[in-house]
Amino acid sequence: MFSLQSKWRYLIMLLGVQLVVMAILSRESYQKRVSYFFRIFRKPDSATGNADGRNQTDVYANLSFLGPTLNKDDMPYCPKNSPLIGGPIHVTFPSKLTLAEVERKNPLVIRGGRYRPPNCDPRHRTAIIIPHRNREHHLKFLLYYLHPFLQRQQLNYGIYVIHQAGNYTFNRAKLMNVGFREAMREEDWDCLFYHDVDLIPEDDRNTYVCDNHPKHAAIAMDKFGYKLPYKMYFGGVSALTPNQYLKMNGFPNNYWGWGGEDDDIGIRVSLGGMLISRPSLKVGRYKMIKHKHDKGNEVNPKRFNMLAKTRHTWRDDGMNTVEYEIMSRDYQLLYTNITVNIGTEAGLHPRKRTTI
Ligand code: UD2
Ligand code: MN
Repeated sequence: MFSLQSKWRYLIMLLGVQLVVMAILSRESYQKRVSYFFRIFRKPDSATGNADGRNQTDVYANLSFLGPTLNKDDMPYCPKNSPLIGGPIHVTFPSKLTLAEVERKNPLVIRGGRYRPPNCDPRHRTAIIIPHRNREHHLKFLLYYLHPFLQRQQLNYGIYVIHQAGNYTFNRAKLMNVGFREAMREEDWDCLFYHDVDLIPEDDRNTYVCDNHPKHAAIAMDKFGYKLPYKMYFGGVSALTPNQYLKMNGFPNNYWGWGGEDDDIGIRVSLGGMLISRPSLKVGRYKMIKHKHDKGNEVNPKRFNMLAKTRHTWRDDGMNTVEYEIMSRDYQLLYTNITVNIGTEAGLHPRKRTTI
């Protein structure tokens, strides 16, 4: 009698459990549930996952476990492949993020936006050059993602924001020339990354180090459907050693307004006798923060005419002719800000000249 009653009880309990499991499974597809379950086991603290099935990591995951800071003399070289690299990164743009929060999350970054790994001797020294005006909102997100991204790669790095003073037409490429000279003045960087402020890297295997040839890193952007728009494309994010940069006489100074300068730079690479190196499509992925056309960066109508002449002009316009005036240099906690007067087509002080 007793054993029969308990048998019934077990049977009813079993049925109940089965009903609950079926209810859960029928809410979403079985497969999704199971893969979610396994993902939890693979990456306990960092897995988020997304619609296309890529396993995404929080860019700050594991960074607090860097270990003790070592004495400079006891430091081994950092390994060739950083153990902190995790692959795809989860990128969102939370509206409440503040610069103070970014500072709080990056305690090892020092004045001027500099960092070196605390427990190994870095193999690479990389400077990031960001041309900028009136995009503080984008800059905040870029800093939020870029600092931990570079720390995951165990680099010695510095971030420079090159801010164009005044309201005259924007000139992205000339700001890069300023960035090159001003960054090299401070340190013997072995690689410089020229980085749009609105592009967020989505995979930390896209290492911010230079190759044997100038590197175009932003090969797969969401805005182009994660494909290269055309073969010679060199926009967004690129990386050159100082030698490579000087071999092509840097970037052009005379592209005012939007467009053309990236193609000019691409042409210079080949005129300088070099090839374009690229990461794989899987790794060179970026999200561009959506934006409208900026005031003061109108489309440059001369760009096609100029591009047709690059092969005749590149030696006489570039790093060897760049003229500018530094207005200020501030060492912020998360970056070095260099505000610069780059003048206009008519030169550095066009007003003074005309009023004489
Ligand atoms: C594309 C290229 C970019 C460049 C540009 C043409 C991509 C992802 N990027 O960008 O590399 O070749 O076309 O010039 O395709 N900026 C400011 N303030 C301004 C204007 C520009 O800070 O008022 C900076 C900022 O870093 C920005 C960059 O210049 O990311 C490029 O300008 P854009 O974002 O307006 O141009 P976009 O997205 O068409
Ligand atoms: Mn943009």
